[in-house]
Amino acid sequence: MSHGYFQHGGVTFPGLLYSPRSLEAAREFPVEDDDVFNVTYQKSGTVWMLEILSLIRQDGDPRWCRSVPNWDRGPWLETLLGLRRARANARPRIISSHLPVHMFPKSFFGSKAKVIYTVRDPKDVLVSLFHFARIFRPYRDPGSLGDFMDKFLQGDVPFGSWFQHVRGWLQLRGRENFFWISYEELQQDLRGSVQRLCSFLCHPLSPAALDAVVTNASFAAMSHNPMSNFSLSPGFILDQNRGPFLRKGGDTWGHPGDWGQWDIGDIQGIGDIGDIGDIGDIGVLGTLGT
Ligand code: PPS
Repeated sequence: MSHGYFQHGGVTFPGLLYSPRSLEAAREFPVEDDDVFNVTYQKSGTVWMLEILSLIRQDGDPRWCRSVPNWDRGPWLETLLGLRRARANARPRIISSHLPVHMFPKSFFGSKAKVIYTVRDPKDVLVSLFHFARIFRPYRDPGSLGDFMDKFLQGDVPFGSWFQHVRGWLQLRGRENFFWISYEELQQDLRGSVQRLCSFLCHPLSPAALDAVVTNASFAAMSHNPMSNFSLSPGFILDQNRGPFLRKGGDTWGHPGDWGQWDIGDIQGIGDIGDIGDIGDIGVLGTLGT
């Protein structure tokens, strides 16, 4: 089933989950100084980061992750249900969002709240989103990968252009309350990544607690945890007969080194390219279509 899309702030949203009202409420959301925002372009590791942040918050104890669905632990800022949940949650709150920076709560920018921004190789985002669009009912069927790729490159997908999202958020680099990390870094060195996150969050963990975070945030552990694998998601939202949410959890293209070669320097380059309309400009899709 496909549903109507609408535009807000120059970005496309599916009407089944979002509305101008929910997006305006998100923009006006009163941020608290101890809030921790888990921000991504979709399919970039949001629920993985949410699991890591949940486990850090609990000093590695997995009971919260095993008893409360992830969408309640780190509710979505851009839905009315998520906002309601965020308001009710105990502080310090974890709040998830796919919003581009220009649609983020205004009060964040004068606050000490922290944003963790996870970025993923766009080739893998594209493939993950393609599969997701086939099971996530609020999204239109993606059609063929080729057609969907054209839409993705044009930013004609929910939450808009990956390029504008990443470029917009990475402009916050250098701020004390902004931390960015890549999905690929999480894959390559989860323990070291968790340590860096703990340091940013001023939440030191013992070696044993660190090990517990790493173990319980693994793809295997999350896949088996109904509170983290979306198996509790209602069928009218997620058609899991067509595939699981936790689909593959890797580098779709089988080139785990790709991102490393396209390191922070190239991401900085995003800001210099100007109007990024062609993913080929940044040389990351060389293998696509083969
Ligand atoms: S969403 O719908 O935008 O919130 O999706 P998001 O959580 O951002 O991204 C989903 C992809 O992340 C993968 N994932 C993981 N990979 C490695 N390890 C762990 N623990 C993990 N948890 C989630 C998930 O499988 C999706 O990627 P693909 O490539 O589709 O498998």
